[in-house]
Amino acid sequence: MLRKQSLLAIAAGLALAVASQSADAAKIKIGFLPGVVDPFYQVMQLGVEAAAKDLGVDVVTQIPPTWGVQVQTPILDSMIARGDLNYIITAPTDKDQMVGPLKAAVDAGIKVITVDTFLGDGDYVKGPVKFPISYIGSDNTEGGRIAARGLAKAIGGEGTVYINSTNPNVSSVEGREKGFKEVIEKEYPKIKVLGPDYNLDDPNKATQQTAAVLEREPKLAGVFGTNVFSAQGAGAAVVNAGLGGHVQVVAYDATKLAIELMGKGVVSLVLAQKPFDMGYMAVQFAVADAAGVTSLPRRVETGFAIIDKDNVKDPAVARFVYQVPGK
Ligand code: T6T
Repeated sequence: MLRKQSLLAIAAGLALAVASQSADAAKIKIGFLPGVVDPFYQVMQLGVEAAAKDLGVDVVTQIPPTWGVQVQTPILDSMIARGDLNYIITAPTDKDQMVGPLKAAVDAGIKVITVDTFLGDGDYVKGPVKFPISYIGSDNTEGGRIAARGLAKAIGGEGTVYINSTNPNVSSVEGREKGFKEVIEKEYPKIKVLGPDYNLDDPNKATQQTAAVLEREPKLAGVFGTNVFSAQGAGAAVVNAGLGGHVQVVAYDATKLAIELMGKGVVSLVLAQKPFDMGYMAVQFAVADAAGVTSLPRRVETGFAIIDKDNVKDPAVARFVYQVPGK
């Protein structure tokens, strides 16, 4: 009898503990501050919102209209000043310059999770910046290597190629450029790499820059556009010059436009990242941290779907094209 009673007491205690853990999770409020308005971060927002709904937490989202420290920092400061956030999930727009502003969040008692881009060298265990809970995003250096091999194959292993990118000192695109150049240098002695030019996340500037290179280098064989805007601008310049199919484009980021350009033979390879997963997992990490989990990985690589004309119609691949309802 006594034994039955104490078992009942333990069960009641456990139920209470579980209830209070989920009550703690329900109490947390998360700020979501991505890099810029674009289909990649809009899909990430869908992941954040889905997880918030599933886990019963509140999220406040603010998406900067343009890319950069000058725009992201005041939004971050206002999120800190609200005084009601426990976590900030963010994509730092500069790996060094956003360290101070995000450290101020930590000093105000807000924990930080970085998605898509990281601070410092991204090694939050041994590197110079250790305060974020985790980096959840692509292995962008590997993505650059994949892009290089794809472009090299598309141009038959020789010729001149050009990189159009967004900004220096941003971990994501920097990794892509590095991985791309590394593979070309080591594996393709007959390919010469030009660039990167930095378009500052402006597709029109990317178009102009690529058009200028096409003009200067009549034998240009390929272009690597390192993100949504770079690939969009590069693709437009190739189309405008009537060179679709002659100059091969590899696009980082699976926008509908990139897929359309693939259908027209302008883009030969598209790397889809997994922004939904990044957003969903970041919220899960915040909830787990709030519940007392201490062994969360400090780096999570979310992988890619690599899309070409042969698999683009396969639903298992096509589901990774960035789909934003109503857009
Ligand atoms: O490529 C993504 C993201 O990974 C990068 O950090 C910034 O540009 C995008 O948001 C695409 O526009």
